[in-house]
Amino acid sequence: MADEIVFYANPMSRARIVRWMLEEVGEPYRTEILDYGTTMKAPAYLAINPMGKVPALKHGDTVVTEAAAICAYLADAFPAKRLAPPPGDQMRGPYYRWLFFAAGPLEAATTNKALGFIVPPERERMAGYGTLDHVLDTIEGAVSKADYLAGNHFTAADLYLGCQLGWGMQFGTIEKRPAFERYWQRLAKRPAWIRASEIDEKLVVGMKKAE
Ligand SMILES: N[C@@H](CCC(=O)N[C@@H](CS)C(=O)NCC(=O)O)C(=O)O
Repeated sequence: MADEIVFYANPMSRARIVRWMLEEVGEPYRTEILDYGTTMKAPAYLAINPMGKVPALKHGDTVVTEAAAICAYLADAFPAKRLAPPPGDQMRGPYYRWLFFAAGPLEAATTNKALGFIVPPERERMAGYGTLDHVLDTIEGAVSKADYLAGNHFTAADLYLGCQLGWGMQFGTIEKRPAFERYWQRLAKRPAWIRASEIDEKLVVGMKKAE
């Protein structure tokens, strides 16, 4: 029997990234919804993620936290879905590069922008992302030259970086550049994204009704 996949989530969180990934993978999974401040900080869940944050994933006895790590893990655990270039493939390099670039520099730069934190120009060298503009110019170069970040088809790197771009543009932390919009519109047509969004939207409606 296949190992059970348990998805720890809240529909109003970065867990939506992982829901999308799980829908791309297409294996059965069980969702445990955690509430901010209560079940998310309870000992049972802190044993899964001591940060008390979602998302997290349990696959058999393996626990993974961090949305980008979960996406990478699932892509490797289910290689037949071709969501990551296999080890040894030349595209594995760009795949790692963009996944880590989105989880590190892009995430930090957009969070700091949302919080109103500006790196003093003389300290840009020590900030891993330098400036948000530089990060965005770099991504714009990548998404303008090809449809996907790592080879000629969609991978978990597109899924993860795409979510950051899509939400960044929606929430105003990332400017709407035409290349970003074209890239995100291409990704947002994927049936797995549409399915995942519908599931999470329904959960949000249910939570609001229960309030
Ligand atoms: N670096 C983590 C961030 C996870 C995170 O910050 N999740 C937020 C929701 S988007 C959360 O669970 N916050 C609850 C809290 O900190 O109490 C990841 O990428 O998975």
